[in-house]
Amino acid sequence: MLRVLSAGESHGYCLTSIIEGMPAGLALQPADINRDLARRQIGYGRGKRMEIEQDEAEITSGVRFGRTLGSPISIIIKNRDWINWQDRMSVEQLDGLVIAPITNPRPGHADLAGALKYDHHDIRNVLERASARETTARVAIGSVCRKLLNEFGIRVLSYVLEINGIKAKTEGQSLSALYKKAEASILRCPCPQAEQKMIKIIDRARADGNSLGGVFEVVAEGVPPGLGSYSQWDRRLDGRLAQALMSIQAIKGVEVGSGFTAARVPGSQVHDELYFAKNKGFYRKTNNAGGIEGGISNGEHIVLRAAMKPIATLYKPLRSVDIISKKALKATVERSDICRVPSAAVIGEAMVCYEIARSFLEKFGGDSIRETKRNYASYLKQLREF
Ligand code: EPS
Repeated sequence: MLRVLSAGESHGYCLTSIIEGMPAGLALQPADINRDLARRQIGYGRGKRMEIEQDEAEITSGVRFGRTLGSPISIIIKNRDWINWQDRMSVEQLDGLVIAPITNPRPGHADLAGALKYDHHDIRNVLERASARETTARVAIGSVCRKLLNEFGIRVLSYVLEINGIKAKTEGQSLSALYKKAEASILRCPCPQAEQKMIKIIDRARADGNSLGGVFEVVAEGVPPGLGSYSQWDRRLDGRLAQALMSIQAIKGVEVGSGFTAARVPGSQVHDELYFAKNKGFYRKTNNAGGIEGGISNGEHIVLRAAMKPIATLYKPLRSVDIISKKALKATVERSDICRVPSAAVIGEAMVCYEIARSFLEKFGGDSIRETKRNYASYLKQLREF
């Protein structure tokens, strides 16, 4: 069973990822992780923090001579900014040092709900962990899962579809073409015309002290039919992928395939008709289902979209209430980003990589890559003989 944990505060010493259940024998180098960490940092609309950080993974256990051991893999990513925060983020009692607590919660952030839940009277105790800095650790986890998926010809990619209502045109283009353009774009946007408009509204939002959200799409290609199950609610692959994406900071909605559009048109326009050809087996000419039927992957591309709300830190802050005096005042202004939809798309890839790797290993098992490959090959044979 694949399971993972992350730990770490935004301005603490480091972020830590732990991955258990990865088969032995998988080739893994820090560079495999660093590539995705760098992709996560890109994005027009990021704040000053990204000028400080240059995320680098250190694999601290579970790998020997470039191959996984089958034992827990741990990865740390140091926060370069920690050096500037040692006084405020010390784990030891700092005698005589007075740090003013943050007491004005930001609407839309975890600040108030977290303070009430954990009985914190300094909002920094909440925001340090609630911060999207934590997604660095998740991307590292996703990269390890991606390495596993690559061994089986599964590719997970993403692009930005919308920022603040400005939509990218994607019709009629292959997945590879969209991905190539997204990788070359500072907004992960595969449509240069939309990208230009998006850059302009991000500039305007920055000048206005505002923030912007958007929509991104994650696609998993090469997933075999049969991952997930209809047999129990919590084994449904669409439900699991939706949770994985929903768990990313600021995500407020997830669609699978045609998603909400499917609710607005009759069944004849929604369900993907079935065909069979000797050379490719069962297939469909459309993919409104987004590659999942009955909670099970059906062999088509898995297509997911997530909606991200605007960042909760506004440089022109909204109204709030002081948690100590209960007096009305403005929300705290903590250095932050204006728009981070491109970054969220890369984090979305990571979460999808994890969830697909988990369901893949549930189906095919294997303590070593050799064993997983053997099991997978025998399943492919079974499919061919079906
Ligand atoms: C974040 C606030 C900003 C972001 C941060 C998420 O950090 P800081 O307060 O240090 O400027 O840059 O994201 C990251 C550091 C990152 O690596 O993604 C927040 O409040 O969520």
